[in-house]
Amino acid sequence: MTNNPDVETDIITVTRHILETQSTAADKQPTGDFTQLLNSLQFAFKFIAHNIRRATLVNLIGLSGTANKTGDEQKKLDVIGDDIFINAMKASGKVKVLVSEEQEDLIVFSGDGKYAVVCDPIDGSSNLDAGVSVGTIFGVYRLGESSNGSIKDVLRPGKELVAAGYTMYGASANLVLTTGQGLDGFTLDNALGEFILTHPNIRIPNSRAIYSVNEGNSQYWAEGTRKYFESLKFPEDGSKPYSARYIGSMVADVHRTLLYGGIFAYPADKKSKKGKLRLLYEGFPMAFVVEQAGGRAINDEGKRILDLVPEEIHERSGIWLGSKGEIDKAEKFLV
Ligand code: AHM
Ligand code: MG
Repeated sequence: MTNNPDVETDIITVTRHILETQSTAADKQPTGDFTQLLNSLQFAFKFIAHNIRRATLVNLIGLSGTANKTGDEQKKLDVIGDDIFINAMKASGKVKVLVSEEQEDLIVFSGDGKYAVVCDPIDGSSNLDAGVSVGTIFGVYRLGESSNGSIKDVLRPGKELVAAGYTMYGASANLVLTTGQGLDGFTLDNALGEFILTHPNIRIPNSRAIYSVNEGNSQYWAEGTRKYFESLKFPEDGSKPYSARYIGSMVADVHRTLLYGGIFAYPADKKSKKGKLRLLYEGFPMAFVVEQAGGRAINDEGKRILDLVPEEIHERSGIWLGSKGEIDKAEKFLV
């Protein structure tokens, strides 16, 4: 084998990476099933990325005129993203159960797929028309031994996920993926149509003076939450105050937090008693991702997010995640 100084000819695609590091959790005795599911996931990400890139040119911005089950107005791209995702998971032949933020009920496919997938097809869609980064969040469970596909396959603690991640659609499409053996980042090479390993073994810095929260909700915050953020802005020891960074797209805010460190929070408050974000397809995948990078994710009571068990598929939860040192600090104000 020669080493060409001009062109890297031995690149690692996400499929190659998974085949080489085959997670026993995701594919108990490697059968290729998980790799095939991953191919269908990648197809959905590429298709969604393609539509987001051309949205302004082909009139895909704006509202669709419909609302999802919780009354959120849907953007045209929310509906398209959801359709793309459902069709890709169905066509994979490997998925039995699918939960999407845009669908009131779970979907059970025919066939003998052995995975349950949970997803928010386009998270942060209120940012879409301004060209701000949005993303797809996903988690994968393995079906129970004797399951034929039911709600029980997804009303499980997040720690039972066998894979999770997100794809952020920004200047490029970035896939961040874990199968429980660390966290890796891949960047879509548009010409090749492949996600290439560009951020192997992502580790979140242990601390960083950056906080990310919607401060417009502060009048509804609990006392502990308010005091914690005050302490960052007015440090008692006279040290420099923290910087605020809030995009309003969970995927983009979490991505920055992973790479730079800091804390991201969407706490429960007096108005939204259980917070805003969804446990199953937003909280769990992001908590898994952050823990695999060496960080922490907890709820407003200081409980580990991945230990929680949802009672319904669209359940909400307060979420605090990020650098271990920053969550340790916040926890003291919460509990
Ligand atoms: P969505 O699933 O309807 O897009 O809502 C989730 C988004 C997250 O991406 C983001 O963290 C949060 O909502 C922002 O909410 P807010 O505008 O209340 O700050
Ligand atoms: Mg969402």
